[in-house]
Amino acid sequence: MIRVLLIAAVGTLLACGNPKYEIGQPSEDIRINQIGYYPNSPKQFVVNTKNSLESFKIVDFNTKESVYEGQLSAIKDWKLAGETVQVGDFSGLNINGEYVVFIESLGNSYSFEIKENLYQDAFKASIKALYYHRASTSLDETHAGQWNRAEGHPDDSVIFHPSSGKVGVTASPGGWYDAGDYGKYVVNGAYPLGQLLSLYEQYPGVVGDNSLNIPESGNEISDYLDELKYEMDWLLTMQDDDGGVFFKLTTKGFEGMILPEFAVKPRYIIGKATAPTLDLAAVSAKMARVTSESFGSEYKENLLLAAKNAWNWAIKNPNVVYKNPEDIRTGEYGDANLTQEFYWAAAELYLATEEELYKEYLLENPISFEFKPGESWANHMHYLAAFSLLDSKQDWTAPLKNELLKSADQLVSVMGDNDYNQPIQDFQWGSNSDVLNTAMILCNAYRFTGEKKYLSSATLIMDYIFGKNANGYSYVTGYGSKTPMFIHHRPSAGDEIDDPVPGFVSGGPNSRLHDSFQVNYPDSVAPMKAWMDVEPSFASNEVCLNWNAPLTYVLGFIEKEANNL
Ligand code: 9MR
Repeated sequence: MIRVLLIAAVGTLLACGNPKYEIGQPSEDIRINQIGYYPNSPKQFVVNTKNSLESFKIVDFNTKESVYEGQLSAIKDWKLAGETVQVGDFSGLNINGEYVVFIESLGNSYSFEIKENLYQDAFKASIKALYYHRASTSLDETHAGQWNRAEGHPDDSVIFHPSSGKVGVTASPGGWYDAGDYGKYVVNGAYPLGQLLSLYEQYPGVVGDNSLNIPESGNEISDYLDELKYEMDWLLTMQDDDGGVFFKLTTKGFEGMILPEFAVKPRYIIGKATAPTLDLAAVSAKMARVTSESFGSEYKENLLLAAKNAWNWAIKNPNVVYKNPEDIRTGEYGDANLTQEFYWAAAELYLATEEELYKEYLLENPISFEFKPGESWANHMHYLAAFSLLDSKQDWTAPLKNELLKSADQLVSVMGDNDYNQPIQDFQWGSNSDVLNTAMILCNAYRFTGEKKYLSSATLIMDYIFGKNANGYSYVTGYGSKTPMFIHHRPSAGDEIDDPVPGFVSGGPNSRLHDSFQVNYPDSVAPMKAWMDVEPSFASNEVCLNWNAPLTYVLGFIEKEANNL
């Protein structure tokens, strides 16, 4: 065996001419990023093992020869996963190719690639997933392939529920379905739309025209912005004449696991509250600012008017917290602390209008950026505000950088303390989005400092999403070797196609087991393992707009910055 001299911190690059390895059925105990690694990214995997194993090899999938060998870490007790594990590191291998990890007593892992533009396909798929979620339209075969379907939910005559304060019917067509259900919720439409717009704001042109194969492709506007407009236009229909915004458009209870065309129960406009009003204010102002060159001045003025009217309503009605009326059983998006929503709306209105009153609001209401354990989407809107304010590079926004870094440093430190580089320690409903939201914070910490540790931490987080985790699944439908097949998703459940709609991240482990009355979790399941790829698992295996949006953001961001790793 001839060795070349390039020695990495924990392994050795080998020259060719080695013995051939047999590549067989992958071992479920070797957990890798099933998509792969960028040439310069840190490259780690985890082995689930009770006995201490010593060395590993990286074997070229095509030549079957070993190209790298290294030592595994000491055995570690990773309680949240209920496992003892060893970690392997082959960051020293940066030659493009397709490989497997090979360990004498276990055999090989799933195959993975090392290459540039690693996440490009998954990134685009995560956006295309939004197209598949369009309400009030059919999806034709040209754009939707095997997931083509008939139109559902025209929403041209929805009933005002008494909680809306109105009577009669109205039209509120379009927009994206929220999740596995067919509801349309303003809070969870506006917030992910804001996350998605952040990517375009930071990288204008990140997705061009003719790149997603959607009906608008070819109109000389970015397909990404066309897709986002589909949601924005629906959100605008949810604003009342007085500026206040209705909470949601849903049936009274959830429908069966059927295709949109068969889900025909009456739909209602329900509630009016401060959170959706502020979220609409924020995202309308942001859409006006970020897309003004694409959709023209009239659209921009409409958006700004909607945003200002919404803000004025919220100032007069600062604490109308939404609760489901007695006869309504669809989602509540519970959030009683509206500080972050006010901050986000004021920030976006200031950046879009430069009117002093919004700046004064921000200066008079500073906000804490401490990242608390168990933090979830409901407390995250102020991060979007900080990203945009810092981008504006005005002197008075500078202290926000230290605030942001406070969160980022907390996350890097938590990740370094455990074996999966896992940034969260509490696995609750939609935990994968909590994970992805931390990556979004780290991406922005990198953006505003240029410090590599933040960018490489974000890539380590993506390893978790794509397979280096306690369940050994890539959690994104259609992307990876072992992916969720039975998501809690009505269109995927109701069609005749084996593969679920691609590009969606599954909610992820949820230690609260809210669905254990219909899902058989193993006894005393570890928090990080509380996930099952079964259709009834609405608490662990659903998909949702605000879970996919940070997936899109982080994949898009890393694709743009990977050369700096
Ligand atoms: O993401 C929401 C999660 O934070 C809540 O704990 C959970 C229960 O209220 O609801 C989740 O949101 C669901 C929404 O209410 C309805 N559509 C599906 C969403 C994802 O499960």
